[in-house]
Parts: sequence; C-alpha cells; structure tokens
Amino acid sequence: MLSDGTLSSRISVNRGIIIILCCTVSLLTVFSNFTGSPDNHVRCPPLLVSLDANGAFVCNASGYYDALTQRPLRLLIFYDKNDVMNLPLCDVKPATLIGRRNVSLEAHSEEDIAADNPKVLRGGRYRPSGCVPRQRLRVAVIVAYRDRQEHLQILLNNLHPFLQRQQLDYTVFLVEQAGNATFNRGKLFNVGFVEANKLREYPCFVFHDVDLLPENDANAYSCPQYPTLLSSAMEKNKYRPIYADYFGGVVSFSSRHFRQVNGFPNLYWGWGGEDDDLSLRVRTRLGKLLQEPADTGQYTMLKHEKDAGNPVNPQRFKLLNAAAKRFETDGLSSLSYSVVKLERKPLYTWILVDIGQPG
Ligand SMILES: [Mn+2]
Repeated sequence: MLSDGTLSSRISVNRGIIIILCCTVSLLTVFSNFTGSPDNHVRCPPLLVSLDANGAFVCNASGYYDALTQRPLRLLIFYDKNDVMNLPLCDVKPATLIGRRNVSLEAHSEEDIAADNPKVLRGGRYRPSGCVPRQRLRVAVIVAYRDRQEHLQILLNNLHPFLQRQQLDYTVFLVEQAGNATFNRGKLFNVGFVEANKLREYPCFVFHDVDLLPENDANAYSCPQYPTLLSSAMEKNKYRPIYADYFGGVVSFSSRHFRQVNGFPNLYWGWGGEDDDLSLRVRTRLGKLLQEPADTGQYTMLKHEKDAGNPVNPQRFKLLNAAAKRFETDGLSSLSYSVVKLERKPLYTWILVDIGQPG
C-alpha cells in the first residue's frame, strides 16, 4: 500500500483509516501531539489520526494541514483498519443491495436528507465501516448544476441511500456554474474532475446529470474496464436504448481514462453535442465504451421546462464534424476557470465556479 502514488494518496483516509481513542497507549506515546517537527523533517506517518479534520490531509514541512481549509491539523492517532484488524475488501455486489425500486420524487429539504443519512459526512462523503473499498470503488460523483434546487433535492434524497447500499467510498461534488452565461455541461464536469482530485485522489469518477435518478442499485457507480454509460435505459424512452454510442446522462470513468481522452470538450455552450464528442473521444482513444445492461441501467428523468440558460446549441453539428481534430487541444489540457466558492455542505462539496462565456 505504501508504495503506490504520492504522499497525499498514501496518507489519505481512503484506506479505511479510523480513529481509535482507547487501547492504543503505546501508539499514542509515539504520535500524540505530532504537529510537525522543528528540523523540517516531517515524516507524516502513514498511520495517523486527526481530531479536527474531515478532509484531505496533506503533509508539508511544518506538518499536516487540511487541503481545503489550509489549517494545520492537530493529530492524534490514525491507523489503517485493514492492517490492524484485517478487514475484508468490500464486495462489488454487497448484501446491502435491494435491486430495483421506485424512486422517490419528493423534494425533501437538505437538512431532512442529512438527518435521514446520518452516516454521510460533511462534504457529502461516505465510507463503509465494515470493509475496505477496493481502488475502483473510491468514487467522486460529479453533478453539473445551475438553478435546479428542486431537482437537486430529489436527486440527493435518492442518491445517498443508493450509494451507501453499494458500499462505496464516495463523495458527491456539486459543480455550479456562476453567472448567467449559457450553460456548459462539459466544462463543469472537467472542473469537477480537477477540483475533486485536488482534495483527494479519486481513482473513479461518475459524471451525473442532476435530473436523472437511478432506479436499480445493481447499477454499480464504480469503474469497470472501460468508460461506461450507466444511464442506458431511461423511463421516458420506455427503457429502450437511446441511440448507438450514446454517452450522455450518467457515465463512469477511471481517472486514468478520463485523462487519456483529455476529458470533456470545453467548447460546447448550451444543450447538446458535448456527450457525442466525449463518446467519440472514448471510442477513438480507448477503442470502446461499455453500456450498463438495460435490466440494471434504468433511470427516471425529472421533467423540466425548456431551460432558458441552456438553449439548444446550434453549433453542435459543426463542432462535432471537426471534433477529432480537437481532442488534443480542447479539454483538460485547455481548461481555464476560477473557483468562486468551495464549501463542504452536509450532503455535497459545493464548487461554485466561473467558467467564462462562449468566446
Ligand atoms: Mn435535462
């Protein structure tokens, strides 16, 4: 475990680290009051603990600090449950799954949803307690968003219980476009990818529309061999396939593959096209994309009026025709934005972002 990756991933809490306050007297002696060392040689032990952190721990010369708040952390004791208690790896199909069920279309307040999901940590994170999530079960769920409060509430009310039943180590990120410029779904997803990875390294990403509700928890929000269309069967389409190589709605990507295709295109402002561009990127670069089988990829789409901030993009066919020429130059490699606000809300990490306007 210690050999993989960077310091921040090494010490990140996603290896099933928990706090213990008893039975650890000897360890306590070793690590208590560890807040850095005067000689600038911080070892940032892999087994440690924080009293006041709820986020990504990063080590620098003066000790650990919280990546989000930039505050130094008071460390007590951490240990890796996997090492100490020999916990099993989480099952890919855990016994907590219930299969298909009707989604709830009720819009509860975020406070009520948080109360109904007491195991969800601030920032919209959950970690299973009885098992250690495999690498591909550590997931950032990115929701592109603007001005759909009711849809958001309905989504969160369905999504949190759904994801917990899947025994994932997950965090929900809400990436909200600031201002009134035309909506840009692809760019918001790119921002979510970059910002989430700054807070913690996520091996797996799910990019999620706010108005799609998964119906079947056998539809795993994790990362199989290739990028996968999770929303393969929509109720409004009588659960039939949308069209060949459709890749919109809800898709999953390993971080590695998302980087390999240079992410979403940034150039599609308004409705349509960015998903087909992404589909093309995946098929060209990676050779194939997967689709969740129709008997598990069922979704309910929330109804909404035509969205004035997200008009159909008349440029989309023109852009798509020349899409292959832009894979290298348009995407993660050309992404520019500025974060207006980043805040850990009870049910999600909220990223309000200025992505500019159509240029
Ligand atoms: Mn929609």
